[in-house]
Amino acid sequence: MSLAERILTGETRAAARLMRNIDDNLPSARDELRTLFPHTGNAFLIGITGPPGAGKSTLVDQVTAIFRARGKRVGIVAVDPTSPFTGGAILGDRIRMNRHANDEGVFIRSLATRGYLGGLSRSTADVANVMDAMGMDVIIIETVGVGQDEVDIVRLAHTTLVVMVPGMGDDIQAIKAGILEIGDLFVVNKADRDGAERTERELMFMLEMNSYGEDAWRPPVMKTEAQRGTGVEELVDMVEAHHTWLRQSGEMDHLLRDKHATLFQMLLKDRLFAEVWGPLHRSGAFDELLTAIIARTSDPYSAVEGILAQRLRD
Ligand SMILES: Nc1nc2c(ncn2[C@@H]2O[C@H](COP(=O)(O)OP(=O)(O)O)[C@@H](O)[C@H]2O)c(=O)[nH]1
Ligand SMILES: [Mg+2]
Repeated sequence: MSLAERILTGETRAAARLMRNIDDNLPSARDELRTLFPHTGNAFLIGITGPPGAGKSTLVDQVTAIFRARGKRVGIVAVDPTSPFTGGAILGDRIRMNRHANDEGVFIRSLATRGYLGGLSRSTADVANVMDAMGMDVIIIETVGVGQDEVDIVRLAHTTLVVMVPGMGDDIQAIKAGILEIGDLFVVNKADRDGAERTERELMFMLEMNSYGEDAWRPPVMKTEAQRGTGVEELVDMVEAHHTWLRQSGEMDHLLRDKHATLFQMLLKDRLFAEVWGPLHRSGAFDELLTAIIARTSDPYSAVEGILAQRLRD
């Protein structure tokens, strides 16, 4: 039986294997993903982003416990581009989510960057697809909110939570409009700390400056204490409310078209690049080309044009 077939019969070991193959970029992983794809599209994807140390993993752990209590199976993808291989953050996440380790209804996977050439969001999407095909009802994607990569990752989700902490006052002003735009829900975590109300007010103020249509979703700001679980039940209710709104407003259709267009473009870019780059690099032709470009006997513009023209003739 293929890995995909074994995954569809519920074998978690096969899922873990395929995820490693995805990490290693094995061509066979593509065939498995193709087999799995018709069985995806049922999971509800939640993105959680925010600065390191904001309490995202702690929150994911608590949110997971609540979804489990509500009878949902939960997949977790922890993406941490700052920690290569067995980086501290991911190790920490394992510990924080440890209580779910023996729960068959929870599947946790960490992804760190290992020279993904812009393919981190695609790998995340692939892993999420495997979890979706496994029958996970909810998939939570945790990512550090720092760069474009993370914004791309978050675009894979149906509902995005942006986690902040008190005392970020000036930082909030500095936060790019981007992060305000991607949040469907804002969470002020560590509400046990001084300044939580102030951060909440400032966030609300900034959000009010946006103009919303009549039936638009207005991102709420919620306070949590992830460590003690305070406010998490309400948070999950709000996440579910957003999901309901997506379906009832028709916004889900737009979101799915957007998301699949993005995914398709990512896949196409990756594949086209790999097709050209692999042989160019392996054959040593790229080294020669570089030397020529630096010596100004060639230029990158005509080199790219030449490579493309040659590929089209082949
Ligand atoms: N005081 C306080 N600390 C918290 C709270 N939630 C999480 N933490 C702590 O903040 C630290 C970072 O948490 P973590 O979940 O790893 O943050 P992440 O980097 O955003 O995933 C840990 O030591 C947590 O125990 C909270 O509500 N209050
Ligand atoms: Mg974390």
